[in-house]
Amino acid sequence: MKDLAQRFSQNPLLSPAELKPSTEGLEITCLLNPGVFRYEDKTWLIVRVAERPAQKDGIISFPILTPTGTEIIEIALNDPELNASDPRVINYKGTDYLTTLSHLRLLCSDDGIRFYEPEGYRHLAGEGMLQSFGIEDCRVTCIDNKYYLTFTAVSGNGVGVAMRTTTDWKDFEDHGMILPPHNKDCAIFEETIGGKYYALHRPSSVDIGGNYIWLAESPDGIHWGNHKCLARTRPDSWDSARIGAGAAPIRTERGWLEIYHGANKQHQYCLGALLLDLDDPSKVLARTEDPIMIPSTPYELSGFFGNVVFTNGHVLSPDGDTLTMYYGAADEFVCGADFSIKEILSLLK
Ligand code: MAN
Repeated sequence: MKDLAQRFSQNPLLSPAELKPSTEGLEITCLLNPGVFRYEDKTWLIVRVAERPAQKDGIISFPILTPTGTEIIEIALNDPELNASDPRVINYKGTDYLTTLSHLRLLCSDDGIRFYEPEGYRHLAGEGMLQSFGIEDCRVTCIDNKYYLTFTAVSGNGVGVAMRTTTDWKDFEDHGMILPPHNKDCAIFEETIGGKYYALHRPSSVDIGGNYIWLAESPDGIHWGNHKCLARTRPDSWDSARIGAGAAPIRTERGWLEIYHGANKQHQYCLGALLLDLDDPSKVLARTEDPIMIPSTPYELSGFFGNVVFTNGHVLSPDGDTLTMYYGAADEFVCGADFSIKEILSLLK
């Protein structure tokens, strides 16, 4: 097994304490899983910012969005009807809640390493009853100068994919939920193929099937159909429990290269790669046997949820080979790493 990531020596690039909470009374618990794009000669991250109140002894408390504002729910940790065994999601009286509330925040950089919050750009927060537990893990795709933001919308109704579009990062058009629960990890291709838009997504089937990567097509980039299952989890492998797309696939001579995440039953999240046919992306040409990146540094092994590397954003450098990937480490920090596309392709036989 070879880890191909050249991690930035400056990692972690962003930690929770470096940004200001969105709301009085909340703390930033995690900064993670940024979408990435180039705009006005800068590299931009749209970072998932997960917040909750400072935790008091014996009580778990977390925010949710309601029509009248942010509400804090408090539950005694010894309440027999509480199951808080997962740091990310709890169950209380038969209902699931997230332990943090996420919004999306824009940061930019001239060098791709030092990121700051520019003035004049607002936070993107959950809106409406399908986003009352927040919005997460945004992928950004640019087609004809229009940016398509696909992100996870969470509420008591389930976890689905919502979309907003923009041309200037100031005004956004809301397209609502484009893929209903349970679905996440949606990445739109940055080119149309044969006049159609394509997207990868990850529905979850509760009974037969599992957490697999699917392909969908669309006449307009908004309405999706003709879904096809592209890749499944592999038993006894590093990607045995769930897999999901990273950012938009990268066009290479040999096919569309997709970096994806895979988790095993122990919730270790690694990255691997898929190669899809250029003309017909429903054809999987190859898949890496082993991960190309494995959590291994202290900031990847321990944090809010340790043993995790998760990506949904990258930029390709002008040399055509260096892929600068931004990723969430241990569900708490934003980090960067370079990959050589040639090197990844050499594993896709
Ligand atoms: C999983 C994890 C969490 C996330 C929820 C909802 O539990 O990925 O980080 O908040 O799903 O998307």
